[in-house]
Amino acid sequence: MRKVLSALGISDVNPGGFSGSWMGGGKAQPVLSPIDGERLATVQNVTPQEFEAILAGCHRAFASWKLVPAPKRGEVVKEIGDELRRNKAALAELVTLEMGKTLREGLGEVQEMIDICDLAVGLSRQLYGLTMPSERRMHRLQEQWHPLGVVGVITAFNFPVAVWSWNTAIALVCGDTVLWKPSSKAPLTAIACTRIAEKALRKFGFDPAICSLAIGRGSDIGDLINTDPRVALVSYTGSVPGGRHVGGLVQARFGRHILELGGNNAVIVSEKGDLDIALRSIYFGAIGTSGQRCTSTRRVIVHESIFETFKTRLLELYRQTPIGDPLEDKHLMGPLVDAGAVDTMLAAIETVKAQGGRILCGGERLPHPGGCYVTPCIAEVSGNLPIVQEETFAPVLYLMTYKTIEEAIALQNGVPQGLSSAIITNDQRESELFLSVSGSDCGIANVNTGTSGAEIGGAFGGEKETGGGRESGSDAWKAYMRRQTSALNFSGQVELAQGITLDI
Ligand code: UN1
Repeated sequence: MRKVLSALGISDVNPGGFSGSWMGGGKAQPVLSPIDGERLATVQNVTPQEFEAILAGCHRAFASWKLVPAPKRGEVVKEIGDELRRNKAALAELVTLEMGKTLREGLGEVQEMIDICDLAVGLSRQLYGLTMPSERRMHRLQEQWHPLGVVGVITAFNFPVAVWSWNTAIALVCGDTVLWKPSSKAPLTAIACTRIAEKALRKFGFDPAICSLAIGRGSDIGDLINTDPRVALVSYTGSVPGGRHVGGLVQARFGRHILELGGNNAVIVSEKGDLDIALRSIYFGAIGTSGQRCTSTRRVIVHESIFETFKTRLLELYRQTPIGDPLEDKHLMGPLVDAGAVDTMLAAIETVKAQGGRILCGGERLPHPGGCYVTPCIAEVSGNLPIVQEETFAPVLYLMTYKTIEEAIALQNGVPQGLSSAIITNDQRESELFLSVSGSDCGIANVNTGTSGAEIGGAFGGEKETGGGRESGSDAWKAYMRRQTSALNFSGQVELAQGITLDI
């Protein structure tokens, strides 16, 4: 463990702020592993005065970074990607130690970082604007994209490094600088990533404040980001109440935001689908990251004719789930992030029972000194229980039945959140309906693959209470730039648009 920490530049006590130099004069915070409660290291939060210096540094760095040609900015991102390749195993292990996902998922998370760097490098030569036909003679109408400013990136514990990279790799090629406030539950991985970015920026002679860091509580450091007009865009990943708070503050100053909030993701299992595909996709979707992905599968809507078979087979898989130290390859599920998460899960299960749901398995605390282990839970419910409308950030899976595909889609859409969804079917009419305007209302709608594990090439995000933001691939980069529309007149005369005449 010590070897991994030192390979990534983590000391016993670490300053939690960076803007060209490291600082951290605030409260010291021990970082405990959810695997066994052991202290990994200590982080010193930044004070409000230090935050001011960090933001000022990041803002100052924008003035020169925005002038660097985008393909040159891409070279820095390429270097960050190469550093991540070199440090993949160590960083994945630190992710596992700090927040408890299995090492194979930790490796997948770092792979997502590498992939987004590759995508961003290509993008650095493709930040295309458009030209449109002007309605006036000898005029040109065009759009171009300029760097936006400081991007505040506020991340959650569950993807402690990948979410930073989706935002940062894109923001950097767009010419923005980044100020990162990670989750207080995962500060060490944030320090490790910031050191990687620092190294890459220094190698090319750029101001390392381009990738700044401020570790502290959301209620103080987070809100300083949300309320400061120097932060042009806030990209926030977290809960719905958190997003409501952040969105309100940012909107009040007419800043921009990208919100990636809760999911309540369902899989529809049709009687015309492949049951093995359904079982594998749902099992990974529900227990992966111990049910702590925003894309985790939380609801399964099964055709009544196959419900009993499906339930029996899923229960078999659940009962055999190897749970334990996530660093050991044999375990498919590690701990929850902390004791509070275990309490929340158990309280939700009590609510399920009180509301008439039936617990089919799981929901037990596993005795383990210092660790936060539970067995994953399946509950059989009717679709409209109030607790089913909520996102419980834990491995609790609700099973329900349907008769018609229209009813299944209505159940799938009948929650306030709209992140991810899937259908398992070999019937083309069903899958097309699911993807049509009358189908899933989510930002992600998959066919014959589960709700989690979205690839970085697509735009990632969701509708309704999920917040509407999009990150990662496709044209999500446009949110990180400012658009400028220009009319250029080369006619030598004045011609007004909309046919208006001017008699002077
Ligand atoms: C999240 O849980 O915040 O689609 C993001 C997935 C991952 C990202 C999850 N690529 O499951």
